[in-house]
Amino acid sequence: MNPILRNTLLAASLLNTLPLYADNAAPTPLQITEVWTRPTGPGVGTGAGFLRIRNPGSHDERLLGAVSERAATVELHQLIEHDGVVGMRPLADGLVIPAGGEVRLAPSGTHLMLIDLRAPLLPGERVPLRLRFERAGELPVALHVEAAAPEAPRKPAAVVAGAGAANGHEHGHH
Ligand SMILES: [Cu+2]
Repeated sequence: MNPILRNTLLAASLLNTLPLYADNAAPTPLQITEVWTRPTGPGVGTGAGFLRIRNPGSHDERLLGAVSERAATVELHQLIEHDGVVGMRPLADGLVIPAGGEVRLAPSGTHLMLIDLRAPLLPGERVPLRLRFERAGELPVALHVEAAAPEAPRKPAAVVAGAGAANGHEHGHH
C-alpha cells in the first residue's frame, strides 16, 4: 500500500477510537423524576417545586438553583424549625447530590421556591424550569402542576443528559 495512504488510514482509525472526552470532566447524566408543584390560587405570590434527582455518576453533583420564566426568582429552600415554628431559608451553598446517590425535594423538606409568580399555577399545567447544576450546567425540566405528589415511576420518567454534552457548554472550571 502507498505509505501516505496507509498513514492517512492509520490516523483516521486512531481518531475513531479516541474517546469523546479525554478527561473525566464530562458531566454525568442525572436522572430527574417526580418533578411537580401544587396549583396556586389567584393572588398567591409563591409556589414550591419538588423533584427527585439521582446521580448515577462517580462525581458528586450540586444543585445550585433554578430559573423559570413563570417567576421573578427561584430559590433553593430548606425547612427549619425554630422554637416550634417551621420556617424556611435559602440553601446558600446549594444541595449536594452524592455520587451514586439521590436527593428528594419534597413538601416536608428542601424545595424550590418560585417567588413572585407571574400568573397562578393551574392544575394540569407544565411549568418550565431550568435547573442549575455545578457540573452539568443548566438542565430544563417541567413542573407538573398537581394537587398531590405523583407516584414514583418504576423507571425514570426523564433521563436528562448533561447540558455540556448536549450543547458544548463548558462548566465546572471555577
Ligand atoms: Cu420556600
